[in-house]
Amino acid sequence: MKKGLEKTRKGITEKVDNVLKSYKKIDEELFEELEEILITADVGVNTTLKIIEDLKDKVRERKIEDPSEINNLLKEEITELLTDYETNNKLDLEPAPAILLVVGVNGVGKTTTIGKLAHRFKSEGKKVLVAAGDTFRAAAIEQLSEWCNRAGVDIIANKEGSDPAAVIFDAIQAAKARKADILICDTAGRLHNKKNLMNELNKIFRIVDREYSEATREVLLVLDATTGQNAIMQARTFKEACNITGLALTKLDGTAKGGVVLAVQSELKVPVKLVGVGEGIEDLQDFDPNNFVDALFSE
Ligand SMILES: Nc1nc2c(ncn2[C@@H]2O[C@H](COP(=O)(O)OP(=O)(O)O)[C@@H](O)[C@H]2O)c(=O)[nH]1
Ligand SMILES: [Mg+2]
Repeated sequence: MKKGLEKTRKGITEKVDNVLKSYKKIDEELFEELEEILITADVGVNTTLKIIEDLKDKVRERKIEDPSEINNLLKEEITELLTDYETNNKLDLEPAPAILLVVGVNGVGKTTTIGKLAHRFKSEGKKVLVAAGDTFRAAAIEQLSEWCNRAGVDIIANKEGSDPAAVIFDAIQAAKARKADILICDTAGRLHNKKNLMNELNKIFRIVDREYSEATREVLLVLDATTGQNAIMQARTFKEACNITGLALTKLDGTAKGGVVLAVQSELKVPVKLVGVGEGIEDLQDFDPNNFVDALFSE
């Protein structure tokens, strides 16, 4: 986590340190500089304003005068923000059988995340099946097959251009027949035709309701952390169409703007469950708010 957050740490914590060092007393200007750092790191305007307000309250209540103490207050505030409501940041795939539907726009890292998850579940001794529900491009099916090969799990796929809901239907029958513990479903993410995409997803969800209602269901929205506030907009769109139960934030390794973790979770009230910190098969971590904050504020 620490390595994956390297850039964000430089983008937030180091800058905060520098600002705090340059002040002898706590004043409005200091808070303005902190505000700017957070907004630049994609924490989001609303979330940033909340953090700053709470910081000011704490400074007042505790009669804090030394700027260097603000660092700990900020850490405390971010921890509270990430744990302030009934969140469960763990993937919930028990009891078996479980179905994990992975949604999100093209390029965010759905297929990669599925590959990493398939590998993880398989290593845990689970029987995993993957469904190639992104039938829009042949390359997408091939890419997923490669990941499944690497992870050593079976894939259910059909031809390019075939009906995604039909692939999910077939995969559910196969999951039942083979007694799979977890069925992971890839989906297409062409957001340029939002209405079609949402119809396609609805159709998939109807199939799952009808054919696999007994399965524990998790709906994971994948967001690319490097796209900042755009990720929040995508999340709003997908929330309208399906019941998202968790977020996976990818490419955290490639951005100084990992503050988006705070923004998505606090503004959308959907827990971040996974973070992607690289392109390798092991580069996926469970999101733990306390670890995240520790990594962010580590020396
Ligand atoms: N650095 C980095 N790259 C990632 C991560 N997750 C995915 N990618 C890359 O993002 C690109 C798009 O990923 P892909 O899984 O094909 O996205 P999809 O269109 O949503 O299925 C690929 O080049 C991946 O290697 C991550 O956590 N870190
Ligand atoms: Mg894909």
